[in-house]
Amino acid sequence: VIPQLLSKVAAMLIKKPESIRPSEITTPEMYYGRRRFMRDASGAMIVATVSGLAWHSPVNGATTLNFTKNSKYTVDADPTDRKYVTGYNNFYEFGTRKSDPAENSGAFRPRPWKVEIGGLVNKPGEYELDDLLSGITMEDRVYRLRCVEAWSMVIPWYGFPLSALIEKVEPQPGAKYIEMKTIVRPEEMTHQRFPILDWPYIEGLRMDEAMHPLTILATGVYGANLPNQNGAPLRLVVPWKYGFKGVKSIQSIRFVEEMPINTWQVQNSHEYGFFANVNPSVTHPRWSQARETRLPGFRKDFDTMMFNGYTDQVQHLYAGMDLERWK
Ligand SMILES: Nc1nc2c(c(=O)[nH]1)N[C@H]1C(S)=C(S)[C@@H](COP(=O)(O)O)O[C@H]1N2
Ligand SMILES: [Mo]
Repeated sequence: VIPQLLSKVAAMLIKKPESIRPSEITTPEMYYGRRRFMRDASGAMIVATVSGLAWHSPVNGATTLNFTKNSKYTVDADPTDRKYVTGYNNFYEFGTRKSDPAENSGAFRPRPWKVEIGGLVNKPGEYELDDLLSGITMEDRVYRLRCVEAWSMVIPWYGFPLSALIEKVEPQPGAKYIEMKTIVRPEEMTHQRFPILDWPYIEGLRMDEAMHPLTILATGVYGANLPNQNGAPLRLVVPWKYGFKGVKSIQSIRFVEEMPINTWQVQNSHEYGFFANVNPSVTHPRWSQARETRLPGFRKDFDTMMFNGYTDQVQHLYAGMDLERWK
């Protein structure tokens, strides 16, 4: 009874995002005013990563990461310091404040890990993560990340094109969309005990978006396995879409005929759609998307770019679509 009572009380205290007023959203200014990051040795890690060295992961198991730098995918800006990439996160399973995921995810166990593949696919099943990834080449890619809340970072991921995994499991012709879900593990995910969102977190892509060479599943960042707060052991990265499409700690992948209803659409369909392509001229109902704060900056000093700067590579996917309507 006591835990139930506690979670009821907590549910009353923790507000659903739809009831969070704009004035309550933590701006980078407020965040950095409250928390001061210490300098660390991450500069050395940046060098090791971008020069494509093999890296022995210090965290999340003893995997040796052999990967090649893919110089096709770089950004003409320095990567955001590692302490922001791993310390300023959205991962509501561990709390709604930017500092919560790093602080509350210590007990999460990203290994061993199984991924369930299902739906319209020739090779469904529950795969051990390492089996699923065997034979797939890891790459190092630097991408911009633009959050719907108007902050952005430049992040050195490593991972592999989602298309490699899709081809391996052989989707059937009827598969028009892919749906991905985060694991549900309230014993380890502290805030899944509360109805903050409808768990599990769900995201999806149209098949052509999923097959696009820019779309990756990341297993690491900054030359090491993903820290829990960034979505260990496997998370989606779609650089031309708002950050919320990048579903973390993926446990299930399904091939479906209908457009999946993603978590933020469930939460507030007025504010969030399925596509969520970065678009400076389509305003969020509560704030403009025209400019962004590149962390660790304080003000919106950067113009947000159409498709987050990836227009040449992706605009053909949306030819003839009204991007105001299909936001
Ligand atoms: N399961 C899950 N995935 C999630 C989220 C979340 O709350 N839960 N937040 C999303 C949002 S809003 C953003 S901006 C990115 C942040 O990724 P990062 O913390 O690795 O930068 O993760 C996305 N993936
Ligand atoms: Mo986000």
